[in-house]
Amino acid sequence: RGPLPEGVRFLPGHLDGPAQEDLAEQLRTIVAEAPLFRPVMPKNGQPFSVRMSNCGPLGWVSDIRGYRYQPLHPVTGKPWPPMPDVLKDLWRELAPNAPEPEACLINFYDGNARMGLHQDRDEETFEAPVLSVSLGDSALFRIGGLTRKDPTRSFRLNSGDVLLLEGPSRLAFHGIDRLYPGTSTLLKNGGRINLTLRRVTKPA
Ligand code: MD5
Ligand code: FE
Repeated sequence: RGPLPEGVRFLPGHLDGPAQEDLAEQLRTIVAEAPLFRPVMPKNGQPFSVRMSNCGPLGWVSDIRGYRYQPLHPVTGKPWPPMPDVLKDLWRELAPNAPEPEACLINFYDGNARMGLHQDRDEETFEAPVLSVSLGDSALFRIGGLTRKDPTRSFRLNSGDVLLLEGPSRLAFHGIDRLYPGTSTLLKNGGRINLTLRRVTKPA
């Protein structure tokens, strides 16, 4: 149904089964150290249906005061765990000219979780791409253009799929409309994990 927006690189099944298992295992250790928390929307305090954590030097959080990146977990007050080498390697492979990633947001979706259409614009720089890795149950992803009114396209993200958003697509509106529960056995209790790697600060 038409081409993907310019700058979207969709790499279905980029991570093979063993690589997905390895990453899922490392994420278990990470969320044991940095537990999933449920962010709330700025101003109205509405809870997200997605739970989140982070790894890497900076993590994205949202609370009543706003959206921001910070070096400490909002509940434990501890630094975020380091980013797994396999993720840094993937970034270097797919974005060889970008500065090192500083944040890896870990989104956890249960069967009813969704993410409304939004732009990612909390970073100081939009020059580097955003790299997304999907694990576990499939989800219906929607991506549009640079304004909320632009037409959108939808496609499924399956476990092991990688998405690189660079250039014009870096600021495209996007969201997750629904999950397809029971479509993967990777995560013991079901659900979906999406990882997004980002550069947050301007490189020196
Ligand atoms: C997810 N995550 O699957 C979604 C989509 C987020 C977020 O949107 O901000 O954590 S991952 C694909 C993605 C990420 C960033 C930008 C764009 C798509 N995009 O501009 O299309 O949990
Ligand atoms: Fe996003």
